[in-house]
Amino acid sequence: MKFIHAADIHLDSPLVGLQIYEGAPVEEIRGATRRALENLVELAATEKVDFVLLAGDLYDGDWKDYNTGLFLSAQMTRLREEGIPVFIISGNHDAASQITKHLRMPDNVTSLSVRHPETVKIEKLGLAIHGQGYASRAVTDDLASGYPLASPHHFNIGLLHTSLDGREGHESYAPTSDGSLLSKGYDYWALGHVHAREIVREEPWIVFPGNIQGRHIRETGPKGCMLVEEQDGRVIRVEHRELDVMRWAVAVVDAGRAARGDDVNDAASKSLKNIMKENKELPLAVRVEIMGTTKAHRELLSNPERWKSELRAVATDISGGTMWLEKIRFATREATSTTLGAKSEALVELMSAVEGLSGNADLVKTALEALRDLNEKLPHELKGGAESIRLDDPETVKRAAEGVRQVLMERILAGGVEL
Ligand SMILES: [Mn+2]
Repeated sequence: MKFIHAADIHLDSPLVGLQIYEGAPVEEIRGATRRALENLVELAATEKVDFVLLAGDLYDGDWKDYNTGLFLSAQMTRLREEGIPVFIISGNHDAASQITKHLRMPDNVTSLSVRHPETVKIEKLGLAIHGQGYASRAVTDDLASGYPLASPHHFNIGLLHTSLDGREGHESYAPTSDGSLLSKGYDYWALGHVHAREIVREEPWIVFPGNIQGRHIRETGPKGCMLVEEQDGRVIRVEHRELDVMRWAVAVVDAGRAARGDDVNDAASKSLKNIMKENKELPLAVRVEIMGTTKAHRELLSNPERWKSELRAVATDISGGTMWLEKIRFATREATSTTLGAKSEALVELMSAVEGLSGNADLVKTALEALRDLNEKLPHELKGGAESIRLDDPETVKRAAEGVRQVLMERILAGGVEL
């Protein structure tokens, strides 16, 4: 018996944080979640799997229009033509309460109940699938605790959308523990919700396949599903298969040897070429971080817009237009500040005061205290997701201090102050 375990497809979710600029691969990226789902269907057909499991968050939220449902329906029909059944549970993003539009799916698709744990048996495979979807967005009960014990003489699979005992960057939903899952006596727990791939344990297996397509800069690297093979009641193979059609990556460029802005461009070009090679020439969205103590520091900071555009042109040039620079961060430091003349003493003092901000624990604490009220009033939606605002995090204050330093430098240098 062979099956595919996937989760968190977030069909038609926008890929966030991409600024449009000339030469960026807009069209290729817009339909990425759909193309990744097509790859999943293709894989199911070529591997002739016995069934497909989708462990929650198939949709990103309520459909904008019926096209999302129609697209899914067409993909499910393709699987029906191959004789492949699909078992689905809803997650926090596509909880029953979140979805207002409905389309009847072809009859090979089974959505498990959101009111109680449901068991589906396929006797010719000796298979029992247990699962329960989300009725509402924030499920804080341990859903798994209500699942039935394993059916004897069956291969038992638990389908569950959960954060387990907590996973960084993911809301705590349907929390449970490995121990609680193991107590059910199942052979394979097909989990969803956590977008980073993780084999929590083997025999019995507890697995997060991760999402099938990265959607922002915190979802870097290859994405896809698990192809699982069972023989005589035992799992003999759990293999990750890539399905994504574009990738996210971070390029850290050391500008330490650069004397001028052009040298920084050359260093970035090398690093971006490596990333292209590592990702098999797939379209890429890349965050570039220029680091290091460098003589080019002042040139970069005196005209960041120009150098950002230079870097974007480099990316378009080396990739033939399949690479998108999501964000460019200049985090370089002045290489020659110790040789500044007496005239600039006031400026140096100003800069070191601002630089001292991020390293001064007392100041950071004071800033966090000042932000506490605001943090409590911040709407919940702003505290999660890719562009989350964390006013209780010292890193936020440190980053803000770094931003202040850069803006000051930029303004002062652009204003033609003599150093
Ligand atoms: Mn989820």
